[in-house]
Amino acid sequence: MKILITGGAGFIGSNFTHYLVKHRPDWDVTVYDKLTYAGNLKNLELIKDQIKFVHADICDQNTIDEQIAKNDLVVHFAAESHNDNSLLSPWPFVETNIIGTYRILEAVKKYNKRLHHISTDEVYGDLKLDDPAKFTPDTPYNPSSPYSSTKASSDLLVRAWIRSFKIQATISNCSNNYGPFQHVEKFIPRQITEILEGRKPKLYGNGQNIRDWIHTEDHSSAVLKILEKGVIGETYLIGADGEKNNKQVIELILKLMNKDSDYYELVSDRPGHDLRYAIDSSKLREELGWKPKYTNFEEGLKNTIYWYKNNRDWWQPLKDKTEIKYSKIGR
Ligand code: NAD
Ligand code: TDX
Repeated sequence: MKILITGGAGFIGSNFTHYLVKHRPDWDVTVYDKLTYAGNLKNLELIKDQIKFVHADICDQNTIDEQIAKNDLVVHFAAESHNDNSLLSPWPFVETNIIGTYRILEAVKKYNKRLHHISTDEVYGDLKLDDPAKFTPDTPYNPSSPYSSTKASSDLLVRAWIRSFKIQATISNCSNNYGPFQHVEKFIPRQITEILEGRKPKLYGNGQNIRDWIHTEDHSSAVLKILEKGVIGETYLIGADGEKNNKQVIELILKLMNKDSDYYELVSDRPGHDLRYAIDSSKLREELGWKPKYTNFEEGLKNTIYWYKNNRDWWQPLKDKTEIKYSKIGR
């Protein structure tokens, strides 16, 4: 199997590439990545001799055509991924998430290749804090931010290309990932590295917003399961029943890093901040037989803290730039 992984130098894409090299050593793997501020070749250092790397933009039709033509299968992770950035500067989100996905769809159509499109639960908008409901594949789309609306747009393009042009594609919408190689702009790595820098974690608003956490290795195993067993044209929701509010997550990080439970700051809230995400992953579990391995969030978090403690060289160069950006918006 020859596989092209877009965005494979980012957080989830690089974790997936590691997972694939380990679990499907006979596959021919090419990572395609623009190396934006979020892409990092260090993420692939340990497996660099087992993969090929193409440094390019998914919006470049000629290059994406050439690479898709050479492969059997495309897994499309490349995106602008951070909500706070999308509020400050939405254009790169429109360009990469919408136009970039369009370019990939056109190439997949032209060369009749299999595509798996990676998306997010944020396309469904948010749930009330006390609502027992969870997102299902039938939940109507209702995105809130420039990030989530561009991801929703990309999903709708994929659905239209499946229906109108009969391309061989599947889609997955996953909940919040955590684990190694996650950029320090995101919630969990930001708080761990703030503590390692001798500063207090930063909680938006009142800290009651709920996210449904999944270890990134479980996201990888779900994607591989869909590549091998998924039904063409279908959408699968990926989640591991990991609902926690942000204050609970900070308190757990503080406990695991031997700090007092009130060692954090409340900062201004994110405009339009989604209240709660929750995934019903029963279709993936029942129809494809997937199950997560990291069912103990505290254990997964402990491993993640250990990784950041031992990989200061990886995150330190990103940290100052990220905090300068946050200080300008008072968060
Ligand atoms: P990330 O920001 O860490 O990585 C994105 C990668 O895409 C980077 O390597 C970057 O260089 C590359 N990229 C960006 N624009 C590109 C372009 N125009 N051409 C080629 N490469 C480009 O993101 P992530 O958190 O790893 O997310 C990966 C995917 O998973 C995204 O599609 C995101 O929407 C989705 N997702 C993320 C989460 C999460 O919790 N982080 C949850 C569900 C779904
Ligand atoms: O310093 C912080 N303090 C804080 O309270 C940061 C950075 C975040 N937060 C809050 C905002 C959210 O409620 O923590 C929660 C998680 O924030 P992010 O890590 O920015 O993630 P989120 O906005 O939920 O989106 C993430 O999950 C879905 C990914 O960034 C998306 O790419 C994915 O689609």
